[in-house]
Amino acid sequence: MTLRCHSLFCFSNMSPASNALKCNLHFSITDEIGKLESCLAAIKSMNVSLTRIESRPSKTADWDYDFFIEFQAENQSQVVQVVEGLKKHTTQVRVIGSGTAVQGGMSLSCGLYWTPLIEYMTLLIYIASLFVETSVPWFPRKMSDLDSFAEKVLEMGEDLSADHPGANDPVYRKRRTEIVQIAKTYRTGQPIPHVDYSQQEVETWGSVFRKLTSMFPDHACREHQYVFPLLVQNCGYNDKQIPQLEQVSNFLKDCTGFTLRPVMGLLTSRDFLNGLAFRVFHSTQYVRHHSHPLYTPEPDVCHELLGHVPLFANPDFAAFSQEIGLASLGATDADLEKLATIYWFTVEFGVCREGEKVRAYGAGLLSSFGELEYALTDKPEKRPFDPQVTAVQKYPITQYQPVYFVAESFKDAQEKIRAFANQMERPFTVKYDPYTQSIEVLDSK
Ligand code: HBI
Ligand code: NLE
Ligand code: FE
Repeated sequence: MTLRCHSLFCFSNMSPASNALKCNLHFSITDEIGKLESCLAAIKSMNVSLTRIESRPSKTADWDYDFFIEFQAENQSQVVQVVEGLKKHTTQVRVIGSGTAVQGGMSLSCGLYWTPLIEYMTLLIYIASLFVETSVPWFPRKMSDLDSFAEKVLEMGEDLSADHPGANDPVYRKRRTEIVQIAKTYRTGQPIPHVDYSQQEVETWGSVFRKLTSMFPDHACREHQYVFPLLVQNCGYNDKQIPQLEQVSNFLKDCTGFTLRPVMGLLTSRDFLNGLAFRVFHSTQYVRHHSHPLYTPEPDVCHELLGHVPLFANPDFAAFSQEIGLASLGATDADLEKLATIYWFTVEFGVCREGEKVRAYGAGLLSSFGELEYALTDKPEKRPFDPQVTAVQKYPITQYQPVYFVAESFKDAQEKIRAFANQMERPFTVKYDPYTQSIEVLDSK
């Protein structure tokens, strides 16, 4: 039995005015006359209206059939009822991402509705959910579902951990708290508010900018070098000012459809990778502490703008990043950890072959003067990028990497990720529909 927090989480965001839930379920039946009918009869007896049904031959048991159904439930206990009702007639039942509110009735600023009664009901629902086999974690289906990540940040976000250079600097801390308010209240579709950076912040950015731009010609990959002058021309990249996320996001949107979204700090790997499925990149807006301009273990606006942004303007790299994001939707915890590790060794610390040379495309390298230099020397080990191998490599997060993986090209890496994702255990495949900015769940691979 797996314990997931998603049902608890979603319910806590639900206003009583819109208690309808969209639930996706997958069940399997043996090939016997009347099996499907008894499943449908069980659903009917619970007064549940199906909104979709799909079938396919089972991927795991010969002659069995898999069905995917979608229905609207009144509440989570009805989902539990349906699951229990189906168990009698099926060989397996799985909830795929139950919990998303129907028809945009979900209110994030739910403080208004948050009463002890709801809290009590949430607890009951949570207890009920412990008895349901929900092996597929909740995942966002439409872009605005990403709004629910706004305040779910890990340490070093608003509260800096003790060994952080800014931890004992109250002025720095206060400034960070101010800047992250933007991310806290940001919602999908809004323009990203402007930050009026202080002179000290601009100086920190300026010193990072000058050091790095002097190194890019010999260290950055071709794709990064191709885009950088366009950022200078179109987004005001220079050492005298910190570009605004809104302007950069609009530029990226024109290039590859990627957009930026302000974030308070580190998200969980799951939430962070899920964003990439929508070509959304969660970007911090604050500046690293001025005492350590050349290396920080956590992302800051220098890392996002100088490291990540140039690559997201490249169509092959954008497709590659989205591929990791799509694979992360509803992935098991074990698979998710593998994808996060792949992300780490590619988007964050990847190097690629360019003829005889090796160049950096990982943002963590391209935004750190010290590590960029070190990575391309003979000191660290270089291995060929292979998702199976890369996915299980251990790595330190607060010091230079001892091992880097070399990609042949972004296209090649994307193909490899797709093959890797296809053999992951997931009873469905997903596709992003750019017209509706939503995820379609498909019934076969
Ligand atoms: N959150 N905001 C933010 N930025 C990141 O770069 C980031 C994250 N969460 C996890 C993460 N990166 C990675 O280390 C992987 O675990 C995905
Ligand atoms: N070490 C990088 C830097 O100093 O810019 C940031 C890495 C974030 C994962
Ligand atoms: Fe990063």
